[in-house]
Amino acid sequence: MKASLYLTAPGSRFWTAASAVSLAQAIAVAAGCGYDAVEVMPRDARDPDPEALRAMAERHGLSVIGLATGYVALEHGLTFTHPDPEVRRQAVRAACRCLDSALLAGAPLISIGIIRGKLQGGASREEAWAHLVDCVRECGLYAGELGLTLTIEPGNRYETDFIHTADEGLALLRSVNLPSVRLQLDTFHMNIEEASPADAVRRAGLYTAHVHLADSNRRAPGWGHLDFRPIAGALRETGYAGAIGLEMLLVPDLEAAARQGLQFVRRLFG
Ligand code: LER
Ligand code: MN
Repeated sequence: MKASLYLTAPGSRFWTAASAVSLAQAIAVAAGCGYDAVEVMPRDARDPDPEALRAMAERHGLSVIGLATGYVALEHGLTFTHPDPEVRRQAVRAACRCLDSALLAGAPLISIGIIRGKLQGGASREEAWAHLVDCVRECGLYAGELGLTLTIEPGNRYETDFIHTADEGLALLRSVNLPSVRLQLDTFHMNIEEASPADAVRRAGLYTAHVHLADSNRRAPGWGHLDFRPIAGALRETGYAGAIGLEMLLVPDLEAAARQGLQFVRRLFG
């Protein structure tokens, strides 16, 4: 089971995985702990430079497993469900630039989380959903051209107004109907939104292309109250063969959290 550590570019507005050290230092720590890969929330499509990021990872024998598109919303205020069509067009263009960067970084996927946005400007939920489907389809077609995957991550209700559960994510996948668009399941969000995270994993089946682990308090697995065994069992039952991404608060410090997360994953998945 490949394990990746989720890192944010220094200065990123993303609240999880923030750390005071440079990406180069964080990648060296991840390699020292025994991770196989890193996943990065950039500050922009070229910050960090994707080829430099790939070189930093490869220097330590790691790969870049994915880039996150959350910065498009966090740094630029662009979302897929914005009522202004020009904002949506810019959000799609920014996500496609992220796909270009993923290709240069050697990453097979980019994740779609908070770029989905929140219901605003008096738009109806139906209108917003239609915009979301259109934007994801456009990015999914481009991802397919590049041979990459767009993962849709159901997120908790406090971060986005769209797609809180695996079932809602599967509904979007059915609407978009592209093999380049798949699901990404995150235990922190599932613990908030799913009646049974393990059942959600089973229903998602092989539509799941990536997984994020964090405990109930978004700390390293084992430092909250989540029971990961049913989730791990369901992933094995469905034949999940992707990476296990540790996306967590890097507290009390990056190395302590990284070590705890990886040891936990190795015990859980072998
Ligand atoms: C990112 O993977 C995530 O889990 C969200 O909190 C932000 O999109
Ligand atoms: Mn996540």
